[in-house]
Amino acid sequence: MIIEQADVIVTSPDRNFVTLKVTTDEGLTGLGDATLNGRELSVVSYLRDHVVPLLIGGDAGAIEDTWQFLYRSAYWRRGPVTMAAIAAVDVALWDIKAKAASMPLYELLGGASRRGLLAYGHASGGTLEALFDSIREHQEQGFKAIRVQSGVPGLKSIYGIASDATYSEGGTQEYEPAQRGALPHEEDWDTGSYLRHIPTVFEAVRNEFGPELPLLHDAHHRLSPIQAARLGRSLEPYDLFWLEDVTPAENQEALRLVRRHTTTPLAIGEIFNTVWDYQQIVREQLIDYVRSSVTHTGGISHLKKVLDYAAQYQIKSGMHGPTDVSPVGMAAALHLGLAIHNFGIQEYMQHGARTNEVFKQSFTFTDGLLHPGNAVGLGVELDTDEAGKYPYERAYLPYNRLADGTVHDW
Ligand code: EZ4
Ligand code: CO
Repeated sequence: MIIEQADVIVTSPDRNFVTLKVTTDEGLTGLGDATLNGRELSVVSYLRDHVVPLLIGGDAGAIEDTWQFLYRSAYWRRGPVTMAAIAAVDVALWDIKAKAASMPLYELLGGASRRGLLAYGHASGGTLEALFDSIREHQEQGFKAIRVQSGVPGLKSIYGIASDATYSEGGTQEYEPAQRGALPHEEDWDTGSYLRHIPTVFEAVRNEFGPELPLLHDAHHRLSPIQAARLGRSLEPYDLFWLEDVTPAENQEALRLVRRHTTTPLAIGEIFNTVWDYQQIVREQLIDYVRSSVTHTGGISHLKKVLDYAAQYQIKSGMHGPTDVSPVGMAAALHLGLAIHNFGIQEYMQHGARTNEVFKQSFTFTDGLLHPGNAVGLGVELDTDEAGKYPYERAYLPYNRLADGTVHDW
């Protein structure tokens, strides 16, 4: 089967999404997600200007060869823009191959290893009362594992806290860090206040909800190694499922220090994009969960290799699943997660109603478990008429400044 056409579709129903649609001479189509939050148009250009011309006329079935060609022939390797673009091509070709085989994609990846995928949702609150309400809402929706993010006294706005105004009709608490507008939004940060406050939040949550509910927390790259060690240790009594992104982790050996001081499980990697970002922290068993998404880590072909490497060290998947991973990227994650043995947990933030009109999906969320569904291929179709109603809108992620004006990791 020959690739006849490849279109890059940008749509902004509830937020910006970049989708690659590959069409073959036999009329089969495949979709791939290339959304890079806040830098979307750079991936559009990478695909339209540099990748699409290389695809036309190529063998749609040669997934691994196409991956290696795009990675090696560019000469310039790695990086989020490159790897998101390659991911979109890879996933679109897997979608086509599964459609050609009349199978749901997970069957081509080895078949189902479980009935469904344990998902965690995002509870948050500026106050304990609001946080408890949010946890209850998530339990009512069926979530069996919950990420807890809390306001910190003295800080005005902080990562992960949904404002009351964003409660949707279904009761879902939506949180969208990227805001539309000409300039990024500034948030404030104080590591000392955070480190003093967070253990009190988890103590209160455990007292209210009991010992069994799996709880997660995201430190969002803000701590130094010794601060991360202190946080991990202070949260040990509350038995977290994981503590995420304690340090920026570009310096992989920094995790050695954290690991020496705490048994709280660690999850890292949502901003990583190749296996090389994991080389040391996997080999030295410095983490417990791989946070990479299919969308930002070179697609199914590459993330599968990362997870197979991690499996040798009993490290499991915890694929990134924010709203900036499109329904196409989410479907790819679900097929991969269902097939691999070392699945751990899947992050799940529900998309908005307009997004679900643009992307028709077959995946389900039942009794706390996600399933990609049994439609052929990825099980997602893009309604181009609906997509066309929502042109790109500039949007940026926020950034942090300390009280004295210093820029801090966000
Ligand atoms: O801030 O996806 O665990 N989830 C996260 C996300 C990220 C956004 C950035 O694009 O950290 O909310
Ligand atoms: Co995160």
